[in-house]
This record gives sequence, structure tokens and C-alpha cells, in this order.
Amino acid sequence: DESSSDNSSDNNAEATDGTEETEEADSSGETKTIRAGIGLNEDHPQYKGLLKFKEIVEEKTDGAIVVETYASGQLGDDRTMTEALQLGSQEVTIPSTAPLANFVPEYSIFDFPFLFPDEETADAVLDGEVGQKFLDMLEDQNLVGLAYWENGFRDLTNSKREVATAEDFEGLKIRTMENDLHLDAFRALGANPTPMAFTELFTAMQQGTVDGQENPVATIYLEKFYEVQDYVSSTHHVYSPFVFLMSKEFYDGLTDEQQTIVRDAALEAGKYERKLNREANEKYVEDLQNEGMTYTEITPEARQEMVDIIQPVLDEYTEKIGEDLVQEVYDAIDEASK
Ligand code: TF8
Repeated sequence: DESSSDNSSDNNAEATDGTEETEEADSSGETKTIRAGIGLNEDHPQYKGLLKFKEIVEEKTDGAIVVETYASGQLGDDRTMTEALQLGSQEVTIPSTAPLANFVPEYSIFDFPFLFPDEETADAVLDGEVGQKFLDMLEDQNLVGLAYWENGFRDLTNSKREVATAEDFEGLKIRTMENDLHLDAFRALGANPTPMAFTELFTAMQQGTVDGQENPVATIYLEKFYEVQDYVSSTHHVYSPFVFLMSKEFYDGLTDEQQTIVRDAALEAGKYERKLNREANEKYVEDLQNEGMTYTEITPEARQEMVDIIQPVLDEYTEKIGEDLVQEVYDAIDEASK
């Protein structure tokens, strides 16, 4: 709902986990406070992963660092919270890579449809050299990327009709993340895409401003999209990583030991979050059907037709991102898939 997403200063936002503001302690420099904001609600593995991060950091630093967690877009959406980190008015957020392409254009590669064949390959590439190369690109944006977490394989939902083939996209008003590649790919499929922050999405579907959207089934179920959407298709068209971001100003102000603690905590909590996210996927599909949604399997032939239609868009973005870097990612995927 609108109220929870308004950008009230965090002095008014009540930390989701109830942690009291430690304003006075900060000024004396005894404790450091991490204001960690995410877009999804407390039921989502993204929040459970954040609580795990909080637990590890507060325990390992013996309370020298306190983590306040703000869920459900209380501090803003992916882009505005990332900007808050750049300004130093917030310390942690965990956006999808798609909106990060507005800060580092090369991040659009992660939204190449059908790039990662499965989660294991995604883990191997993201947690390896190539993944680290993309995290390093965040440094000159005043951001530190500490780890990749998992949003997941994205599926299409809409309130108009079953979508089983590329033709079925024709004319559908689809909300996309704020990412030019997503817009161009859905245009190529004949849809009518609109970029929109996640915090505005539920209302837009409720009011019929958009016919549909695309997100992993965890989000579709846990954010109750079944209340405003009738159809879901197993398009699995993009694997979305999350990036655990920390403001560079805050990170640089930590001791070497504290930097190691927050980095290791982000990695460990990320593995926990990926596990939670994956183990419930089948269940979410069943839950969505139980809530009345029609689930449409996309056949390999139908998926191949979508790939062929979108290919010219990928060729264009390969130019923009740089042939060599794109090839490096594909080589890492081939290597990991062996
Ligand atoms: C989207 C994304 C978001 C996530 C979350 C807000 O559709 O998938 O759900 O980035 O952090 O905007």
C-alpha cells in the first residue's frame, strides 16, 4: 500500500525487527548502525536472509555493529535505496541486478533472457571470477557489492488470458523493472511494457493500470499477487540475482576485522537465503493454484520461439555492454555447465 512505501525519513520508520534507534550511541562512535532496507515483505526469504545477516554481524562484533531491518519498501524501492547508499543515508540494500543497470550499464547482461540454464550454474558463475568482476564495477558508484543472493527465475502473470506462446503476449500491458533491456525484450514479443518501481506494482495491478508483471513464484505468492492476477506461465525467462550492497562510505569506515565480518556474513546469509528460496518453489506453484490462479506450462518449442524473437535485442545489448565481456560470461556459463 502507498503509505508503507512513502520515503519518510528513517527516524520515523519503525524497524521491522523492532530494533530501537541507537542515535545517541552512534554520535559517540561506540556502536555503528546498519540501516538495511529491502523491497520484499517479512515473509520472503530475502527478509529471512537479512535477519540471518543481522544475527551473525551483531554476534560476531559483540554488538559494536547493530543492524536495523526495514522490509516492504519502507525506505523506498530498489533504485531510491541504492541512491541512498550512494549518499550515505542508508547502509545496506539488496536489489535485483536489473535496476542496477541504471548505475552500471553492464549489469544488463544478467537480464539476458534464458542466460542461466539453472540455479547451480548461476551460483557457480556469480560466486566465481566473473561475478566478482561485476561486483568490482560497483566501487566507483560509491557502492560495495558483498555477495549475490537469489531473487530467482521470473515467471509472467497477468489478469487477461493464459499465455502459452509468444503470440499470447500481444498487446498485454506488462509492468517491467526499470531496465531498458526488459522493456525492449517485451516490446519485441508484442507486449506493451511499462517500467515501474516494485513498491507501486500491487496498486497498479489492483487498479488495472497494468495487466501483468513478471517475478519469481516466491514473490508472486508471498506478496499475494494472486489477489489481483488470474494467470501465471512458467516462462522462467530471466534468472534474477540479488546483490547485497553496502554504502562504500560506511564500509570504508569499518575496521579490517569488521569488513571481514560483514563480508562473510553477507556470503553466509546469502547461501541460507538461496536455500530457503529454492526449497519452496514447487510448493508456491501449488499454493498459487490453490488460490485460484491458472498455471500454464511453457513448452520447449514455445520457449525457443521466444528466444528467437528476442535474439535481435540481445545482439543490440551485446554491442552496448561489450562483446568481450558478454563472451566472458557465456564462457563462464559453459565452463560451469560441464
Ligand atoms: C522487481 C524485483 C523486486 C526485487 C525486490 C524489490 O520486480 O524482482 O521484487 O528487486 O528487491 O522489481
